[in-house]
Amino acid sequence: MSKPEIVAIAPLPAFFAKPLHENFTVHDLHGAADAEARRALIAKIAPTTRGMVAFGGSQLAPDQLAKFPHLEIISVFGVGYDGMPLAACAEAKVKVTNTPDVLNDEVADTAVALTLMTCRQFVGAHKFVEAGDWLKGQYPLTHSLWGKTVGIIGLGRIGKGIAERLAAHKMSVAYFGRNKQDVTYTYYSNLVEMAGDVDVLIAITPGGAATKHLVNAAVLQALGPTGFFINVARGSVVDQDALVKAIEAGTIAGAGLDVFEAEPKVPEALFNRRNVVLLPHVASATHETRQAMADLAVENLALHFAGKPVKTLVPELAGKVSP
Ligand code: NAP
Ligand code: 8YV
Repeated sequence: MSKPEIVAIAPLPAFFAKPLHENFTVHDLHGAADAEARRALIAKIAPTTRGMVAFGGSQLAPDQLAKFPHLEIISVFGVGYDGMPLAACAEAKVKVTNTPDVLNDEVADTAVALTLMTCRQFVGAHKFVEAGDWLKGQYPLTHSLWGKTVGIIGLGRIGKGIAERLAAHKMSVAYFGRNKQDVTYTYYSNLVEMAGDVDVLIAITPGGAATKHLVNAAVLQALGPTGFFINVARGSVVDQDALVKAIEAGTIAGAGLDVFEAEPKVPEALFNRRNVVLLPHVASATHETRQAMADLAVENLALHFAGKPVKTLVPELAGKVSP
């Protein structure tokens, strides 16, 4: 029997490509040389392509989805799927799956590391040693986490992992979301109010229209000149121009950022500042976690093509497409 055909719209790392090629016929749309080559490849593969592989940060517009009229499933290699056209997928009965839970610990560890690196200026201190500046004097004092309050924007699977870890660092924990949860942490239904009460503000919500620029100039103003902002969610969650202005003006004390509005482009105004730490969207990027994500992404495709329910259909499509 011939293998089901799938199309990849993101670059596939070897450990993900291998099981995909073993189980499916994989068309590499991401690797197409130019727009003309993309058009030609789509024309060739669209009549027979039934599956798609995307990354958490991939963007697929409804008109791009429509180019694949026989598509049945999009398997996202990531927990976030804000770039997927869910309404169009529901309409076309295309399943979308993601990789929840398997990356919680990694992303929570990264958020804590980024918080420590930012508040304690460990990157600046490292550069200080390499520049030979220690021979001339001491590195300036930085800021503690213990005894301070963290406000988590999005106390979900990963947010809870961050909360547990930062509580162990002797921080008080508050959170903002649309719903108050059955937890002991302090709930805020108003983000500006929470930003005004905390020392560190961490974003870990989904991206997309509902959270676009949730962290705006007013939130940063409320966080204030002793407050730090950490983003491990999506670049779209913060108004990046307002953030750059806040850093330049000292409206906030510093920022630790794993995600940006136009990745991989990062505003140069944020470069070479002791109070800013920049990471290239690596919160889940370890061999162990990316393997677990790949395994789940492949499992969802295999289950679907075996005629079985997928393991992790995104909740917005429950009841709208067959599981
Ligand atoms: P989750 O379990 O679904 O948690 C999401 C949280 O965000 C929930 O607490 C939810 O609470 C809150 N939320 C959702 N929509 C909101 C809105 N419009 N306004 C305010 N709060 C909102 O998701 P997760 O697995 O923790 O992942 C969260 C996100 O982290 C992903 O979607 C992805 O964007 C990002 N992420 C980034 C990386 C990275 O590499 N940097 C890695 C993994 C994940 P309420 O429902 O009560 O509002
Ligand atoms: C990955 C992510 O970096 O899970 C997500 O939502 O953003 C990350 O874990 C991404 O999916 C792979 O590029």
